[in-house]
Amino acid sequence: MTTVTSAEPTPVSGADPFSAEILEDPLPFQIALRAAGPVVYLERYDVYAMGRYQEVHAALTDWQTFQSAAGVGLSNFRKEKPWRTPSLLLEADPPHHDAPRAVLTKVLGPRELRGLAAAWAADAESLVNELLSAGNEFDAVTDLAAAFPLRVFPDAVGIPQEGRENLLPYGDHAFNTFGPPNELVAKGEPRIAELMASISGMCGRDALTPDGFGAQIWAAADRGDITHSQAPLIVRSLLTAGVDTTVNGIAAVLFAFASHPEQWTRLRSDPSLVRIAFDEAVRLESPVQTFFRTTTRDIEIGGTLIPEGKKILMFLGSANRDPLRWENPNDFDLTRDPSGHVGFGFGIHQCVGQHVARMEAATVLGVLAKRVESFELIGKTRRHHNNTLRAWESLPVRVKPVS
Ligand code: 8QM
Repeated sequence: MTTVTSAEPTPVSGADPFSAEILEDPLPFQIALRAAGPVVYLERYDVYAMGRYQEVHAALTDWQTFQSAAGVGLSNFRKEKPWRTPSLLLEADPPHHDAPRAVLTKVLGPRELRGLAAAWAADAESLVNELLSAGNEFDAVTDLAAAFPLRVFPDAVGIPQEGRENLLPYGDHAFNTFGPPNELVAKGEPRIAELMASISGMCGRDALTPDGFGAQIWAAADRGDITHSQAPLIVRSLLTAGVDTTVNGIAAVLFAFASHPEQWTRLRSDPSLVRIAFDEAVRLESPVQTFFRTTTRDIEIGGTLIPEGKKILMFLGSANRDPLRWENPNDFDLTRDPSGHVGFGFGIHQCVGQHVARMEAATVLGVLAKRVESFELIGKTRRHHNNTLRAWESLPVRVKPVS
């Protein structure tokens, strides 16, 4: 037992971080969360929240105390039945987590990806050609940020054509389910069975092309690195984690450049900045805003005793704008070193697909930098509300092509 005498009572917030108002613009809530203290009790959900970089980073690193195996959503897997078979990676900890993790680390590693670079560049060029020949105005979300990952990622995994239209709706629902059972979750419920069946049907060996990430996962099962019953669930992880995230990551960097034209000029003069640009946008926008952890023991943080078995909301988006960690945190600045951001998480669960995400974004930005002199937002930008994702519905832009 830990005995704690708190000098200050734990700050309490009555706010709902999953309300439409805060999902529309989470920044004022994040400022209040960081100002209130290192740990805040969210009365409405009977959970704790962390919004400062230092504590979020430390908790993500300490998986022994802040486990994932009880679920990384609000609902506790040890008390409530999950809506789908839990992920073997996201919703697991060592030792179970490690074999699936090692397989994906290799399949999605920089070495393996190198072979895809040329084909992806050609795909990005043809997509940008199509957009520019159709006129200089388009929607940067649907026509580019969603179109590009959907052009390259399902092929890279090796799933069939049929059912690809279900990837985004399935992902949107999956990311909603990490939050409370609010109207965003209710909206997805009528289609769960159909979407789940469609996605699960893509994960079997027979559904997959012989050379993609999916087939490589099955080959790892043949080698005995994982079991054959684990293979389809690991393929499913790619389909859950790999689509909505990259779509909104690419949307984030396009939005950042559209609203910071001087940074676009800088990128065009030094295209090697594409990777910094993407990570800086992931820091600023944090497409994955939040995840929960569950305490495995009583733990004291900043004078607050969090009992064993409590859920803690890790506010990645807030940590990534913490002024105690970042100078001018709200600026999109290509001269900054964004490394250390927690937009891909941190520690043993840090995004295993981050090289894929970076390569997708770098490919799109590289082609745009050659073909587009400037671009600007025209008309109304619209957010898409999701319990976990900071997402976009629409970003209408006008581009000035390089003549
Ligand atoms: C989030 O199903 C999964 O394995 C999975 C789902 C969602 C994520 C990660 C893994 C972080 C992007």
